[in-house]
Amino acid sequence: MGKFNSVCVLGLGYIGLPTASLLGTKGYDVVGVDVSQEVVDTINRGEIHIVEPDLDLLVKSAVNSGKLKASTSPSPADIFIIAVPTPFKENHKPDLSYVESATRAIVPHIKTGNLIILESTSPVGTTDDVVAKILKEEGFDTNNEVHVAHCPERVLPGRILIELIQNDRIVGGTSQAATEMAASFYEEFVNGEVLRTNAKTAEMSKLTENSFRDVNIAFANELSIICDHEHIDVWELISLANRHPRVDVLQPGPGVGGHCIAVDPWFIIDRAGEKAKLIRAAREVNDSKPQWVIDKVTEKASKFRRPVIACLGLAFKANVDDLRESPAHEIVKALQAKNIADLLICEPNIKTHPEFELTEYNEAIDKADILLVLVDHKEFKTIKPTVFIEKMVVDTRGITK
Ligand code: SAJ
Repeated sequence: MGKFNSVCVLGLGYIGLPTASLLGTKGYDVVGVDVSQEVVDTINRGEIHIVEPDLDLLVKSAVNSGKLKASTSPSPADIFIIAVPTPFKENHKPDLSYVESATRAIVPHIKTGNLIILESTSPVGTTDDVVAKILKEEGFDTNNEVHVAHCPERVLPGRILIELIQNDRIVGGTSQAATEMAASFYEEFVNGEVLRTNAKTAEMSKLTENSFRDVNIAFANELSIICDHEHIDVWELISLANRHPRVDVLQPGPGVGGHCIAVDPWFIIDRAGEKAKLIRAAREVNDSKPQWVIDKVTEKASKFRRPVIACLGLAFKANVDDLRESPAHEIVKALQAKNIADLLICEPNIKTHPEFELTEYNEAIDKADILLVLVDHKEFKTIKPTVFIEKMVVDTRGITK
């Protein structure tokens, strides 16, 4: 450890909790803050409330060593890390209320020399115009007295603990001193390179990464619709095209889910308006894909009096239990509302669902007339290929290819 000893992490979700527990095991005195008393109690027992490989062990070790404590209110620290959600409101307008309230919550605890880092994915300008602005209004000199920087999180759910250490980090301060101070902090525990820039560029960089992925998935999704019309196997097509040394098409699917890729491009569009034509088009292509799948299934179902459909998967992507913003979930809900079939719904990563009765996937496959593949979970990849020849299939993920 270097010159920083204590850290207060605001928000104990998918980013805040892994970060807080990692810092705890690296020897920092960490207070993790969350608005939910239940989350705080769970963590103080050394347990976790989210699913992520190896996070349970890390949290247990940080809590047992006394280096990580959770609380509903912040405490004084050398560094404050804000890792709260930045969702969007209606009309895809960014909702920065969590960033605002986290910033206001730390104001009474800030001392001269402190560093405040915003890790939440944020629209361009947030670090200056929300975080630093609030601190200035509260009488702090953000050029000399306290330091404010943005360091966007870039970890992939399912690989968070690996990527937290290995990924390169981008650090952009609202002043040169803030950039340098934040960069030297990350250099204490990150193995990847720590790249220095200004706050606006750091914000835009994170939005660019997720928009790049969104645009490329939209390209694959559009191809899948064109290929379906042409009776071309899109997965064979993509694997052939990708043999070109400078082509790397991503995979089509039922749509784009999760709370990052389907959200962050809107932060660019919100500020850029008409200038963001391609980024907006990509969002629209990806958001319209679930309806295309629903229409496909409806067309297949019309060939039966009342078919049984096995819906394979609800999560937003393979091998996670996260159903938020999941296109698979949206499709199953819409099919249920249409009431054109008996649905057998399968999701091997969860035990119960508040609205759906879940069926074990082998049983569902046995009983089904139509197999609807919505997520490429590892379990589904072990299904015998002959099963897919015997049944009518709508495979949105290409696992039967
Ligand atoms: N998807 C496809 N086809 C593909 C790849 C993904 O349809 O070829 C779909 C997935 O099924 C899923 C969605 O896209 O529904 C998003 O999944 P993902 O694995 O691409 O990304 P996330 O949302 O889990 O995590 C992303 C990552 N960003 C990038 O890869 C550029 C991660 O590094 C970020 O930290 C994270 O967003 C975030 O928090 O912003």
